Amino acid sequence: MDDRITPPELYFNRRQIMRGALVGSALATAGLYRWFNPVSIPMAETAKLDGIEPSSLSESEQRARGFALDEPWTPEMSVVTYNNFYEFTTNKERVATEAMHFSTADWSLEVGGLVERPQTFNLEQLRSISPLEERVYRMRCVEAWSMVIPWIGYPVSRLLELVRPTSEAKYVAFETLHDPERMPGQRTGVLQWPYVEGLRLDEAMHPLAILAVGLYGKELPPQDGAPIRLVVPWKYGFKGIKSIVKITLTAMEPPTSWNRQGPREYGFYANVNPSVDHPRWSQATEQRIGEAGRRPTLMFNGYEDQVADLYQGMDLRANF
Ligand SMILES: Nc1nc2c(c(=O)[nH]1)N[C@H]1C(S)=C(S)[C@@H](COP(=O)(O)O)O[C@H]1N2
Ligand SMILES: [Mo]
Repeated sequence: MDDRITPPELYFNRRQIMRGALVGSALATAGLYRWFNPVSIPMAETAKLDGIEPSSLSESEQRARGFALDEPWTPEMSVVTYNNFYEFTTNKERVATEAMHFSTADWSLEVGGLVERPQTFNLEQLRSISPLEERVYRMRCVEAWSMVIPWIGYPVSRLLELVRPTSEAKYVAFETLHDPERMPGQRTGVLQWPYVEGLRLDEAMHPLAILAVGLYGKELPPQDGAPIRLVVPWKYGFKGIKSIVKITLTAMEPPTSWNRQGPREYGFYANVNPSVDHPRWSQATEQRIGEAGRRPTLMFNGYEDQVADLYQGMDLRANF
């Protein structure tokens, strides 16, 4: 299993790091640095995001709620060069380059279904419907690697409150852009397109479930799901659908891409659970990108105190 996991650090070799340390400070801009350093990965530049509000909560309160973490952040270089985004390529180390020209300037996100006020949001509106906050979350991929990522975004609930779900709404369905011209991976049959995901409405309304528009204080780069993606830190990474164009409130559980792909391997709930193995590998431990050795995987990815109530009375062994 370990050979599926290639920490990106492996190809930033010592000599490059030394040269980077010497030259990096002299060449002020990242663009110049990348141009000068021929082995670096070509990728999109991202702008700093305005309007990020410092939390009004104390550091210990943020940790108690799961909004902040006392664990080292995964280096930004790893977060933006080691990605799963099958719309571009299944090669994790190549997504950043394949997606670098993906333009999100004229994005729109349609929110409808069982709501009182269906609405379509443009990118500027999406970034300003709520104050932006930083949330530092663990991310645990079902493939058994993990990261700690400082996201910028706001609770999904802020968007849903604007459209007012009706009393019949029980689930939230999410859909990624379907545009094979701009997303070359969609010309292959590796998944059924568009990528779709879903949550129960009460899961989507949980304060830990966010829509991210940035990371590390900057706009989300294309490879991480620009311009807006879902982050649900107590679930496996595949629930965090990228580049969302449509959100629909429904009465019935919506289909989800990985469940459709492998119904015996990936469930609708996909809550991180170290005691429920994937049929082809153990989920008991994980490779934290950038660290030596393995860490134990935590129940609900370490968010048990915050989310266990959502699953009272459910058989968690069935929620793989
Ligand atoms: N549309 C879409 N969303 C997606 C995926 C994908 O292939 N397509 N991959 C998922 C998987 S398996 C993971 S682990 C995370 C990876 O997010 P990251 O690349 O920002 O770390 O995105 C998820 N969201
Ligand atoms: Mo994943």
